[in-house]
Amino acid sequence: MNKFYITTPIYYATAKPHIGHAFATIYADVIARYKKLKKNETFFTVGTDEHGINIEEKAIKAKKLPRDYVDEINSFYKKTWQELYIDYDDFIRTTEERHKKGVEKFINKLIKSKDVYKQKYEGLYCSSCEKFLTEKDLVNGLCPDHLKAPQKLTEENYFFNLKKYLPEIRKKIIKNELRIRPEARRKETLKMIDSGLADFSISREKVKWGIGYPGDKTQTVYVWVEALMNYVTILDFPDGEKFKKFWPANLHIIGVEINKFHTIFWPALLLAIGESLPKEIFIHGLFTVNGQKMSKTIGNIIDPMTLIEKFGSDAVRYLLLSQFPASEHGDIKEELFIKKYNANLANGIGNLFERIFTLAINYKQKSGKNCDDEIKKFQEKTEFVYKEKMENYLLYEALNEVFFFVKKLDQYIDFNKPWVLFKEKNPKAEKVLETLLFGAEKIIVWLSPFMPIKMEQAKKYLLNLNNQKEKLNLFPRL
Ligand code: ME8
Repeated sequence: MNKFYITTPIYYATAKPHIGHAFATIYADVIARYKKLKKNETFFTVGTDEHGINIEEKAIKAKKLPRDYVDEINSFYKKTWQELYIDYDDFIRTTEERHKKGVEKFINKLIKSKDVYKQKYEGLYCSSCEKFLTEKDLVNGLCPDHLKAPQKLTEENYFFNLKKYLPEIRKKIIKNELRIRPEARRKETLKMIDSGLADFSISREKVKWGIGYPGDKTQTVYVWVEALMNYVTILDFPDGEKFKKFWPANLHIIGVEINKFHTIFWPALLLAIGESLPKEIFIHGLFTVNGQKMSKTIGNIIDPMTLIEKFGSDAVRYLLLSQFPASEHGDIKEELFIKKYNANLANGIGNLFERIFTLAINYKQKSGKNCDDEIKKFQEKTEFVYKEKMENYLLYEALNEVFFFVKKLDQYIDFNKPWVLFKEKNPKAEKVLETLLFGAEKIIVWLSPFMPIKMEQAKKYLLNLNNQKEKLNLFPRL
């Protein structure tokens, strides 16, 4: 049995999850579910990133202890993932003891590697980004992402000898041993490597809310460094059975803004301690809402829970994944969700299933074995392309293929008018209906990683057509 270890970013426990976090998590969940259906031994992990100055500051502002603050935010994440049917195998919080222990072991190995040195450093730090910025990064003296002035910091920190590992990482990327997709992001990583990167600090001097740096009480581990380590501490690094079984990760799903940390810093840290690198990193684009970055100040943050109340969880999963290809950035307009819901779910699959199942109930047909050649060919082509897209993590594109097939079946019904065929006792009638049932069964299988509960409902209904008293009404019109 093939093993498949897939991860999402662990999100900052600074605020409730928004649709960007939901998008990345649903994305990974669909892939994990698909792999499970294909009988891979799958391990799918999520988590929250709970240390650092930004969270410390947020807690102070909320007049709470950091521990209470992150507990509350963490519970929002857990609740939202539950509502969205995120079928994760484990959830890690970086404030857990198991994480702390794993991080200490990792740092000790780094220290032994002799790639760590202490140095005085002066830099501009944006606490919301949790990273140092250069003068070049600033726009009018402000961090372009958070529109606030970074703090000038002078600290003595432990630095990691990144430069030493850049040539090896480059080679592995070129040889696709460390695969980065989509291609544009791979190029971006190579460009960063070629432009020359400075060594980075792995500890902080003045941050209290963090994991103590082994052997030096004046320092805590830099939040980004320990966050990356979640991918192995969740497997009980370095001696746990899960670590031996599932590492290296098959796939890290991340957004573009954290590319450098995952495609360069993380591989370098792993190389330094002699561990294997993740096999692949898939980097998705970011949403803006009505043309602007989601932000509390602008007031345009979309909470997935509000969408769930309106559309239901399966529909939200579909709506978020079907906006645009994951390789691109895209703009969300909330009012367009309803149009898409009605067009593709209510009037699309919902209506198609209603037509097919009503015919099957009226004309007592249960199975779909005898399929029309034209539809069989179309189904085989759809299956082929769907599989190729899913294997390459192109979920938007895979969904598109399924919806072409939905349209094709709708046209097939309109063209053949099976109710007329049955009325006229035409011998073709049964075959047409069997073809439609065959098509419905395929759609259910294809869409089940995307909309697991609705597809399960449709499958149960289909298996028990003789006893159905009510319409399925999978996606009521809104
Ligand atoms: O960066 N559109 O956490 P984070 C789409 N803790 N996806 C979005 C998005 C948007 N507008 N905004 C966020 C961190 N995301 C670190 C990660 S991992 C070891 C540590 C998604 O809470 C996207 O996947 O800022 C992005 O990479 C991730 O959330 C960052 O979440």
